[in-house]
Amino acid sequence: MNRTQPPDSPWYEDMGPGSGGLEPRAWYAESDAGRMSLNGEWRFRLSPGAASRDESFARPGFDASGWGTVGVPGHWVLQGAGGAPAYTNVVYPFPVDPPRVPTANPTGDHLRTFDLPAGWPGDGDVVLRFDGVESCARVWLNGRELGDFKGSRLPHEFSVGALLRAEGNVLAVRVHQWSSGSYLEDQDQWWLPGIFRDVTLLERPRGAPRDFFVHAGYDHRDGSGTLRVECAGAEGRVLVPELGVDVAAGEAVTVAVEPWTAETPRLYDGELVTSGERIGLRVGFRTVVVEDGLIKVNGRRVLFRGVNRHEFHPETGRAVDAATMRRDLVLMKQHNVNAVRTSHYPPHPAFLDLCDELGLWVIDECDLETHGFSGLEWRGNPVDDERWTPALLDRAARMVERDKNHASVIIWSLGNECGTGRGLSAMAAWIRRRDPGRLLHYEGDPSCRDVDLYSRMYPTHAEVELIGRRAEEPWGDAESDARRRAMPFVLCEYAHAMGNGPGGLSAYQRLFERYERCQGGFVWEWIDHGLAHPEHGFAYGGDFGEELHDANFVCDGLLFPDRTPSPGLIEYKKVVEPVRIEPVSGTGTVRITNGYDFTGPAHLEFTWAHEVDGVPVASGALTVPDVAPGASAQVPLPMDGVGVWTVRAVLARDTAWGARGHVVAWGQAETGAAVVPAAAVGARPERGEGLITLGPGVFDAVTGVPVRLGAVPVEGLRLDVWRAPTDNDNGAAWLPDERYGALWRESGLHRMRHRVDAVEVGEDTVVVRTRVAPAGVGLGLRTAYRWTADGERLGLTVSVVPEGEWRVPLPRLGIRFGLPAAYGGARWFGGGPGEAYPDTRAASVLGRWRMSVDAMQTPYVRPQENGARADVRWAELTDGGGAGLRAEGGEPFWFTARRWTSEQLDAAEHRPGLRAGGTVWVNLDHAVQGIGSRSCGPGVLPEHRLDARAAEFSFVFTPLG
Ligand code: IPT
Repeated sequence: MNRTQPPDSPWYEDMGPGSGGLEPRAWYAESDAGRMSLNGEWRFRLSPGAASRDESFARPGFDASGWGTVGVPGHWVLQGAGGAPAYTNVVYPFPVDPPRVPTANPTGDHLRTFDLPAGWPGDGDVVLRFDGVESCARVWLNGRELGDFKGSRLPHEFSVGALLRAEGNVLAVRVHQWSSGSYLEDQDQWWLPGIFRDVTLLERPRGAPRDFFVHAGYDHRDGSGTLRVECAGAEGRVLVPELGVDVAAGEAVTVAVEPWTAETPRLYDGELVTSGERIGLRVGFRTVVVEDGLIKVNGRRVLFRGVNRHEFHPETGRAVDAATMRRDLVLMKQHNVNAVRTSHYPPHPAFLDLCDELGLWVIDECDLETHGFSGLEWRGNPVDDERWTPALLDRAARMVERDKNHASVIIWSLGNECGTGRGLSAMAAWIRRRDPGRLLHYEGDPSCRDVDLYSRMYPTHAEVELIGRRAEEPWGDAESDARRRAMPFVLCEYAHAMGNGPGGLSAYQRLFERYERCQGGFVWEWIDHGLAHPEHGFAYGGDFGEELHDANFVCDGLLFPDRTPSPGLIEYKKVVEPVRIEPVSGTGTVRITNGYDFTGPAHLEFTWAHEVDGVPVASGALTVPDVAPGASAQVPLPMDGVGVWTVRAVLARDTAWGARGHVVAWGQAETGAAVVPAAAVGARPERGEGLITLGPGVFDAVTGVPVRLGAVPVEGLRLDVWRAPTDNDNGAAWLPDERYGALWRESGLHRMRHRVDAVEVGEDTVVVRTRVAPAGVGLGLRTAYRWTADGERLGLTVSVVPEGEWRVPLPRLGIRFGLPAAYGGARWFGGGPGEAYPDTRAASVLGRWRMSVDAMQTPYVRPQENGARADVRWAELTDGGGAGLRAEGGEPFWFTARRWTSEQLDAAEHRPGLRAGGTVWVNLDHAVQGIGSRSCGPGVLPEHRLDARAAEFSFVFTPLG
């Protein structure tokens, strides 16, 4: 690896990948060769610039006793060791002048001393390995320079056997935050310098292989597996006792096997035995091809129910421990996720071992993104400048060589958002030569010349449908158009999970299930990158005083930063469930469809339960025949009487990722006519001193607003159309339209005024006529509240007629009111337990739910509208003694309760900014606007848009206790 220009630039501005290191090779966990971790506390010194040529710290005998310390693996900016995290999405946080970087280049000098274990280094060599250092490092051992490297999320090794001593070895590592490599690492994430993955010494005994490559294919026609393990630099034998395999390395052997799939992650334990080392193998047999325009594994089309996963932990950044990696995968499996794209760099290598073991399809993506050049019309883009090609090839090789032995990895990805260029083609050509057994992915080149699949991010449903029919608009030259049109289609990113959302998942899934060409997608993204912060709870861009930043665009995951599943993940689990359970109306049966690609439902047990008004009546087991993948069966249910029948498919046995009884899929059927509350009529209004009494209701005679319902004080009951805009309401800055947050504000929907035109006391009604409108805008909502009562209960019918030209949908349409803080317990019959909106309601289970108002809040990192419950028939808010208020809907409604107003929710920038006041604010909505995915994609589908039009809706209120 030679240096490339410019001539007198420092090594970290050299466009080349580095010098002095070993050729890349496979990473593996199990070996009888010795290993020694160099993780732990290291001496650390931070300098503000890289200009210092002073390398004296690397000399043995240097006195670092005055230095601080830093934990390795770790990022110094997250350990109070100086500097701060910084977040940008696309823009480089420094002037773009490749390969030059700023003079102010934070530089972390790391030092550690160590003794060797007894008997080391034996008769062979010792290798020093860095699994990840951002953004570059120069390394000295015992005063001798070993070399330098770039490629932050890739491994780098040096041969150090000859330099080691039994005791008192001094390892010195100088890390610069910025290097030429930073231009290749412009991923949408925090900039976090440091030695953030393991540092290890590995014995390389004489006779140990330099590298090995496991090829394990599966032939679905005859059920055989063919194993061949290439072994470089040594003679060896390959043993797989369970299969009776004992062959020379390099020799192919064919035996009957059970294949590896993400559904059935069958691994065979084996060994590669050489004279110097025994290496543990975990062999999964599988074959991936594109055939008939489809991605097929083991002869079958697969459907990706995927997520994009960045490595992230709220305290340690991209230094992610083994337990957290496993936690991620267990959560994925529990939520029916079957695929991961390792956006946008190879993950910690141990993560892929876990993918092999637990069963996930993996798109392994190279550590490469040059997105910031898009702002320069891609001028100077490194991937189209051959001086950078050695660095690109180095990155491709480090990924492929490191990860080539994983059954789970079925697709290599060249990188993300790099535009187009010859460098990408060079990478693709190298990868194809080295590993023809996997497919190639890259999204950013619409010609698709270097890839095996057509991949896109954030297309609309309508476009996905066209692509599904292979009827998309022709694009580009005839040759690339034809090539692309013949390819399978994958959405490498879709459904932007920023804040409340993503909306529209179900509609995508229907397309994936209808069109075989659409082989699923990968939600953007797995986890919010909110950093733990003493004041803000979780911090996002700008919270560390960054000059340039992209605010909370870094919080767009299906998990909150602390790894609690967000409603988006619950929704995704339901939408992608591998078994569909649907009532067949009027037949007393459910249709059970097997959506797995390979397995039957034999690992599942089916149960049914019957509830009336949310109260259990009967339940039992359901016998479901063995249904082949893609097939369905109709199964009778004991459906007599009215109510709700719930059928669940649960794990029949404990698995590596879920306990027996874990719910994989469910479906509900409701029978009987909708229950409408009896009319509350008959009572006569009475006028008092400034008040009107109607049944249990007491109203202000001037404003017509209720002040009490029975013993319960009520505050500010009125029509409400406002919600604190979600990130998806606000929309992405670069998308032209449907950015409703701003449009709603322009229309004044956050400052509606309520004019009282009349308070009419009739025979048995109180009718309050109002006009609800913002100042200075020609829009209004004529709103009448018609109150009736029957002595015990109070009825309200609200009618709304829009006036003016409404060009924006309404955020919501319903009433809101305040109750004293004591009424903080909620109970309802309707959708639950979590929040739901018109296009995020698949996971809402019809039933009877109880939780505190505090628990009804969804803790989005940036506060915004949240917490609505769908399809609610009745809801109660009570104090500890059961006193309170019950509301029944004339038709199902949306129920929201919180200890702050929508205005306060809108004003808050972080969760700790929300403080409970003396009021529980309740919204009962007739309708709400959908959520969509406009924070980085399509908006709300027309059927989920809440256009302003005349409406009427009603409630019956009963004071309780
Ligand atoms: C796309 C990026 O690939 C991803 O890294 C992330 O930034 C995502 O968007 C949004 O969160 S690129 C976008 C401009 C479509």
